[in-house]
Amino acid sequence: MATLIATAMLGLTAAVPAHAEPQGDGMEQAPFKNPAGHFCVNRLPKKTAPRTKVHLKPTCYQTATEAIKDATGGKITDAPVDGKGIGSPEFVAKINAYNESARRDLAAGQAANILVAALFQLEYYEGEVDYYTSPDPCNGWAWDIDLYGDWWDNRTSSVQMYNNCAAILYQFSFYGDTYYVSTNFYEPYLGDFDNRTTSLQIL
Ligand SMILES: [Ca+2]
Repeated sequence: MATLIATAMLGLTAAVPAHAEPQGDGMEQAPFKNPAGHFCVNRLPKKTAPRTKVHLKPTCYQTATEAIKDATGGKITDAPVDGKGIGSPEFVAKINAYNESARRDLAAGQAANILVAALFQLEYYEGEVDYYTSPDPCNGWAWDIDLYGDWWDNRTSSVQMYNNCAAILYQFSFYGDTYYVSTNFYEPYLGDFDNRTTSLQIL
């Protein structure tokens, strides 16, 4: 928290970026439900360089059941329709078990996607959800994911990272204030970074 406050104070003396954000930084704007669907799945590409920049178009669903089934290659089929409890330790344990099987498949040379991250619209892992899956383990090379102009721009209020992945949340498109999150570092509440994420680096 001290680091975040220091960064925020430094931000007061920095130049204001020339281009304004399409949505207010720090507060959500209507529409409060994602018109594309409540639960989205983003498929990250294989990493071919130390930093791979992407602006993805996710596949979105009305139910968490469909989204989790898609994100896990059909392995987890019992997620609650309304998504209640998908951020709970019990459900995260299911995700971790799925990821272990995906890692074994990858190690055996088979295609699989690891579920690496979830952005949540609301605190305590509730509301609309934006999932990210990866055909590679998190291995030090990074994806730079731009959300600028998307519905998810300035929406994130809590985050979960899985499978030893971490992320740096950025206030703007890879500049401005940052907020670090990692696996086993619960982020039910982003404090000063609430609704401020416009891009993220998953590493
Ligand atoms: Ca939010």
